Amino acid sequence: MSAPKTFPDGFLWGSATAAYQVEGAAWEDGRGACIWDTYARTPGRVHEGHNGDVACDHYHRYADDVALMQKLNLGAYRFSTSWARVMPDGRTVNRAGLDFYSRLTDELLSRDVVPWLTLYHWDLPQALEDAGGWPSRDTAYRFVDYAAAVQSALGDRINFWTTLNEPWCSAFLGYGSGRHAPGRTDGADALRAAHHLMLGHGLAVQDLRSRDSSLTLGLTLNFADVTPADPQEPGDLDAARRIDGLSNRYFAEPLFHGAYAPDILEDVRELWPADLVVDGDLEVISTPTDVLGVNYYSGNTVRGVGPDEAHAAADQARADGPASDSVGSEHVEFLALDVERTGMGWEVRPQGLTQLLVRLDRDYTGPAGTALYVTENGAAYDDVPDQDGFVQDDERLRYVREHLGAVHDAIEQGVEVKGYFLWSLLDNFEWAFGYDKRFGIVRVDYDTLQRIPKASARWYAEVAGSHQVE
Ligand code: PNW
Repeated sequence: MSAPKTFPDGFLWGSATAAYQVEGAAWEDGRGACIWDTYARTPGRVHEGHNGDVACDHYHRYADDVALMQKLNLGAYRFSTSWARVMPDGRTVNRAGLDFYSRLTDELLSRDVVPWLTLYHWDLPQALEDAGGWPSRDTAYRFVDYAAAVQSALGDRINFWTTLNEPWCSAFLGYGSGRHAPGRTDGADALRAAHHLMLGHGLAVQDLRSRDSSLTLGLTLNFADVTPADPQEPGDLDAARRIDGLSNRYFAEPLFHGAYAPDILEDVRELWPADLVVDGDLEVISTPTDVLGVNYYSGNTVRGVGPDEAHAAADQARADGPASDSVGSEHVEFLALDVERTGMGWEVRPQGLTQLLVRLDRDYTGPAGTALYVTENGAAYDDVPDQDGFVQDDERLRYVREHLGAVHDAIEQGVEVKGYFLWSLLDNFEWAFGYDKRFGIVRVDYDTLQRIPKASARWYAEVAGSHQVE
């Protein structure tokens, strides 16, 4: 057996969730409708018509859930606040909504769990979608007001603030492919949404910084490891450049270099709205941040295809998860190679995480002095509970072990990675897949809402307690 991998002192061991996926209590204490409430009620959008009305009932069970975190030695909890709970119409503050997050924060602090807050994990108030949604520039300004309201309630107790979770998903799945709420399918709107999300991020960082210069600020992006099917084949190399560009560099370049990459702009030229970028926007977007959250699940192998094959390839891509759904991904085929896959069908590629962290450090965060945290990593598998509801989830355990090994490899190569948040603490509402896909290290019995830690949770508790992966 190889030597145990020891992580640096102060490394944060956490788990993550998001408001719409776990809270439930969708219509309590004045919460307004969000785009996922609407989308989930639209026939054919979400597996078997599931929705987040009850979810894990975390809204009522948060104290028990935080106690469980402490029992599992978790030092940090990444959660998101629901904009529609805090501002039911997207504009007016609802005290009762803020109070929930205040109670949650106090509970975490009382159990020595560091709160890590995400302001936007995809649940835009429906009223703001009705007013134009993210393709409308005004939404970025509404986001700043929302951020300020949350900061004024929780800023005295929470140090880590991230603005957005995975703007790629919000923009490209929400407004491009329509596979996420609000389910719109307009390439130009997807580009508008992406720009306004990033503008909202930059404006919010500036505003939060001016309110309290001691806050630790940043955002979370999702990344995929993209490789060409044949590195000697120019068409495959170009396909890999294009997908890497749209899924990875599209957000990182403006944030860290203050400009959209010219090759990607060229790829989306026909869709690009001429009036989209206003003078000064890129300076706002590239406002320096303290942390970059990295969400990593999978790798993709891509091949360039001719125009005739492109449509068939686009259909195939639906099943391929991360990175396959970008605007401008025509002429690219995502190969279904004979590799290990999770219950989502996503390729298991731990070494891709090492390469990604090394690259982010070299190209973006290292020079900027921005710290890296893995804010999501984990896997869905088809869990089989025994009579007591216990799940011996060896596959998930192995997935996490290998990815933690990959993080450790990056640290050994000199990359400063300061924490890891396992997705997810609980089985929860997996977006378009409803409750059918389970990512939790803790099983949720949806009939009784009972929580039952899986084998992976017991194992992760030992890792978090010892700072070591055997
Ligand atoms: C992330 N894709 O979602 C989210 O941040 C979580 O809320 C989610 O539960 C988790 O990963 C697991 O899916 C993604 O299709 C959803 O590329 C879809 C994609 C990527 C990330």
